[in-house]
Amino acid sequence: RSTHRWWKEAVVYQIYPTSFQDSNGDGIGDIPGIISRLDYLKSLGVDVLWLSPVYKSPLKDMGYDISDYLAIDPRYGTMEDIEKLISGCHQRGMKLLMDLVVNHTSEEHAWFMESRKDKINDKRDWYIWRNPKIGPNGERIPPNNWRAVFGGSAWDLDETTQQYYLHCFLPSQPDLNHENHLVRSAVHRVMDFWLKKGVDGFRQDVINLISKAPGLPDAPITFPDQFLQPAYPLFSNGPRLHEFLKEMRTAVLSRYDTMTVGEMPWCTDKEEVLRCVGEDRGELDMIFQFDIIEMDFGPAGRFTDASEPWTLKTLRDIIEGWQSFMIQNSGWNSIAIESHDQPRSVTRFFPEDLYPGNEDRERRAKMMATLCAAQSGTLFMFQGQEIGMQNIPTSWDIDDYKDIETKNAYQLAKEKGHLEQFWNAARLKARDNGRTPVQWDGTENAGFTKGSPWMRVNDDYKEWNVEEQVKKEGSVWSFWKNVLEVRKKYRGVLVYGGFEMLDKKSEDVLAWRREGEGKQALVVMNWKEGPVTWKVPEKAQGVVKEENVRLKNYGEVKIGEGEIMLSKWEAVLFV
Ligand code: TEU
Ligand code: CA
Repeated sequence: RSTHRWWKEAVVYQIYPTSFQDSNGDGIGDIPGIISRLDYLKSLGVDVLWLSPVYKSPLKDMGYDISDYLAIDPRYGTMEDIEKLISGCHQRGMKLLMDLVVNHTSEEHAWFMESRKDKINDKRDWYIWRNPKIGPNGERIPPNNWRAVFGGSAWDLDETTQQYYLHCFLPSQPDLNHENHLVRSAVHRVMDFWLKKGVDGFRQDVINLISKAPGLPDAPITFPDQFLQPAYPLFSNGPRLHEFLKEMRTAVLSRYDTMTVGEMPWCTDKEEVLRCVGEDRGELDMIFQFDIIEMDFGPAGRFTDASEPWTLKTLRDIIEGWQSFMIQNSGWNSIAIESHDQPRSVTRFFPEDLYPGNEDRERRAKMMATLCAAQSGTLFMFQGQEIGMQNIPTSWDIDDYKDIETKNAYQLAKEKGHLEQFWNAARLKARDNGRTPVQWDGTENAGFTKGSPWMRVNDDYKEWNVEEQVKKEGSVWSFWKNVLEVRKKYRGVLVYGGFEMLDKKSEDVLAWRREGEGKQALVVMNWKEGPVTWKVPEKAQGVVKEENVRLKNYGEVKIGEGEIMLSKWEAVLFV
């Protein structure tokens, strides 16, 4: 039985500030807008807010390119605003996580401006500079063959000093050199600054990239185009990662009551993850892994398709893998199927119909909520998920997409002549799908802004919005509110309980049972395009009673002799 902690039981709601609520009519969401929605968030029942970056930034990567960690970008507000947000959360018994983005800074950060000036300044070694290699025709080429996540080489040649600098993402996001202890203590000072202000912890951006393969060796070329060559294994989870994570804990975090969640893309090694989140490791509390989200990602990322589409078996094996492994090894899971980097789950997991009918869409949203509610771990939800917001309509064009990752992929696809594959991937998986403004009500721009929104509002806002759903029994919003209540009430079994996958051969039904603190839970989800009768295993029959139904999608759950009948997309949780 894992020890109880507030951050294990908490439900975390991620706010992407640019698209959450605009308060001053400039079309960009801001901190005063968030403050105006704190009572709404309290009424939904969330405990912790995770705020995507609001620090000073040129917004080349929407704030994940920071030019001053200790200042708020004027587009989002002032230091006083963030202090009001922190106290506003605490007054309501809620907590606030900030986003710690320290694998890289913006090129406009004073540290990088200094570092690039010449080869001898004291900030030179705060970033990763290397001499050019000489190519086959005597030309200067990058120090290795790594591809940047957002396309092209991961190295840019700086004319002033005739050296390359490493940037695993955009050229405007130079990687900090965490091998330099001065960089690490500067990062610790940033963390301490925000913790002193009352922030309750951090989501740590691509934190597994702060330790890279020693010597930064070339990636083995298995791709026709070396710049499609994913170098992830070489620029993440390097040999000093645990040392650096432990140091953060001893140098800063241990002095506060914090929650930490590390974002760890491309890390599928459960033993390595356990070394980061094990109860006795003194490193992170939990991480985000991307196995479910990236089930059908190709080897070169979001815009290339996997060789075959994902199946219910894929999903089942991933869930069972992480649930069982962490419970058996005193680790801890996060549960998250949406974020600012991900498409909307009501579209993403049901791609055959990009226009889900309202009825089906509502049922799918609730089924995905049930899938999350029944797992062990800390439950995360993303703004708009509570009303089942969907992906961008297929009618929109590239100008309506604002994400640099999407725009770069579009350019590349245009050059290579495979725009059709690009659009198939973009409509299903582009990050923009999760970044359209939150749909608060049916007024113009969905109540997000009185001005013209930085990004177009989804066309369905008149019928799909918070105001509509808050007052409607059976809405997705009401379902999520109930999910959060059920999670809290039965946390002994739902948050902390054991896990056993059931009916592993089924191609239609996903079902598992939980057991803990004197209670049993059973979840059954029907992924078949039609009704199904499901035989209840002997050991779960005790909990299958009408009065034990805590979550159900719609209609009545028909309970027969040792079996239950489920309609299409029906999902039921018995506790
Ligand atoms: O995300 C890193 C990351 O894993 C995703 O960007 C994903 O790998 C990428 O979309 C390729 O498919 C974090 C932030 O969440 C993201 O918004 C930033 O763009 C990125 O790091 C760089 O800071
Ligand atoms: Ca604004």
